[in-house]
Amino acid sequence: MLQQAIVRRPCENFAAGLTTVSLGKPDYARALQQHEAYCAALEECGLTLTRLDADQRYPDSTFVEDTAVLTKRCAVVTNPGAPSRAREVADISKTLARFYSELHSICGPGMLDGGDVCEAGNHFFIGISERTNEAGAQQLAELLTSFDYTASLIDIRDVDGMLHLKSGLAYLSDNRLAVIDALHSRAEFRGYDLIRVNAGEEYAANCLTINGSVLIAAGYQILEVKLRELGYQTIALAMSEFQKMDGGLSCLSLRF
Ligand code: CIR
Repeated sequence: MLQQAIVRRPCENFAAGLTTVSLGKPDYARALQQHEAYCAALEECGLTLTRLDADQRYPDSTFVEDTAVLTKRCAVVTNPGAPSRAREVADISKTLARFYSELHSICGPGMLDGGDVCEAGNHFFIGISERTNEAGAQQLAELLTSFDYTASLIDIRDVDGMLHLKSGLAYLSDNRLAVIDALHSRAEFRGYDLIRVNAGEEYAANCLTINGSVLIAAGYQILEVKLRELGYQTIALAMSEFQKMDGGLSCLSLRF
C-alpha cells in the first residue's frame, strides 16, 4: 500500500516553465484549483500529504516527480535533464531525508528525470529521452539492482512528442501496463498484459494507480471505460492547465 505523497503548490510564475505544446498559457487560478482537486484525490486514496510551499525560483517545481525516484527500499534524488530544473533537487533531498535512510543520488554526467521511470512491481522501466541520458539511466539501474530490483532501459528518443517514458506508459497493477501505440510492440513489455491507449487519447496514458484506484485525466472516455471494465475505480481529474505545460498526473507527486 502507498501511504504518503509529496506535492508542491504551483508557483505564480508557473506559466514561465518549459513546454513543447502549443495549448496556450495556463491560467494560474485554475491551475491552483486543479492542483487542490488532485491533492484531495490523493487523500481520498488514503495518502498522507507533505505539501511543499510554492517555489518561485523554479517555475516547473510543481512537477515534483522529476526530482526523485522512490521505492520501498530506497530513494534516489535525480539529476534533472533540463538546466532550469537542476536545482529543484536540493529542497526535495532535504524533505526525503526525513523519510528515507537509504537516500542516493544520480550524479553528472548522468542525467535523469523521474518522469522517465516507471515502477512495475519489483521491475523498473527506465526511459532514455531528451531528459534522461544513458549514463543516468545506467546509474539508476545499478542502484536499483543493488536493492534487489530489476531494471530495463527503453530508448524513446525516436518517438515524436514524448517528453518522458511515462508520457506514454503506466503500470496499473496485476502485471498490466497502459501503453500508447508507439510503444506497445517494444520487446521489454512482452509478458505483460497491455491495455492499449487509443490514438487521440495518448495524454491519458499517464494515469496513476494508487491503492486500487486509478487517477485519470478527465475527458478520455475510451481509456476510462476500459479501466472500469477491468475493475478499477477511476477518479477523473481536470488537468488542462498542467497539460499546457507538458505535465500529467504522475508528475504532480512523489508517492511512497
Ligand atoms: C518540464 O518540461 O519539465 C515540465 N514543464 C513538465 C514536466 C512533466 N513531468 C513529468 O512528466 N514527469
